[in-house]
Amino acid sequence: MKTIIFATGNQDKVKEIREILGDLPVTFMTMREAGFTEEIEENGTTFRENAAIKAEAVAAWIRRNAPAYAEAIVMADDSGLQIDAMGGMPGVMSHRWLGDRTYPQAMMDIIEELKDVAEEQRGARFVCSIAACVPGRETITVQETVEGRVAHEIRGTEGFGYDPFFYVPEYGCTTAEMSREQKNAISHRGKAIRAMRDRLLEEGVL
Ligand code: ITT
Repeated sequence: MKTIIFATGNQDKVKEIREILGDLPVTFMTMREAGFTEEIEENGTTFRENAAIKAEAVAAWIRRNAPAYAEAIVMADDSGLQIDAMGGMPGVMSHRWLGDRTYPQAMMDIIEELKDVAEEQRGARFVCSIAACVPGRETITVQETVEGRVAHEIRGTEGFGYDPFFYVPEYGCTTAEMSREQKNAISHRGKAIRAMRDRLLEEGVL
C-alpha cells in the first residue's frame, strides 16, 4: 500500500484531508508522525510556491532521515482567504496576518473595516494549492478555489480559521454552518485534494 505523508502542522487541515481521502487505499500520516519536527520558512509569494516549498522540504528530509518512507508521496497544502475589497489580502499571509489576535478578533476587525462596503463588493475566495512530491518525478501542483462573500457577522461553529464569516450565497450560510461533508464537497481543499487524487490516479502513481 502507498504511503502519503502530509506536510502540515495544522490539525484542522489534517482532519479535513483524512475525511476527503477516506476512500483511498493508502496509509496516511502527518510529517510529525514520520519524525519531521523542523520549522519550514514559507517565503514564496504564491500559494503554489508555498505548497511546493513545504512538500519539497519535508520530502528532502524524509529521503535523508527516514529511509522506511523513501517511497512515500509527500503532500502539502497552502491555502488562504483573498478578500476583493482588501486587494486580495490576507492571501498567502492568512495565518501570519492574525498576529496576536484570535480568529474571531481578526474576523471582527475585517467586518468593521468592510462595514460600508456594498454587498456586491464583499466578494472573497478561499484558495488551496496542493503540492505532491513523488519519488523520481517533478513536483505536481493543483489549485482550486471556492467563491463567497465576507458576512456581516460571525456564524457557525464547524470548520476552522475564517470559516465563520465566509458566506456562500448558493447555500445561504457560512462554511462554519455547513456539515463537514457539505464543506468538503464544495471547498477549495475538497476540490484540490480530489483533483490531486485524480491526477495521481491518471499518472499511475496511486
Ligand atoms: P501549515 O503551513 O503547517 O500547513 P498553516 O495553518 O500555517 O499550516 P497556511 O500557511 O496554508 O497553513 O495558512 C492557511 C490559513 O488560511 C489557515 O491557517 C486559515 O487561517 C486559512 N484557511 C485555509 N483554509 C481554510 C478553511 O478551509 N477554512 C478557514 N480558514 C482557512
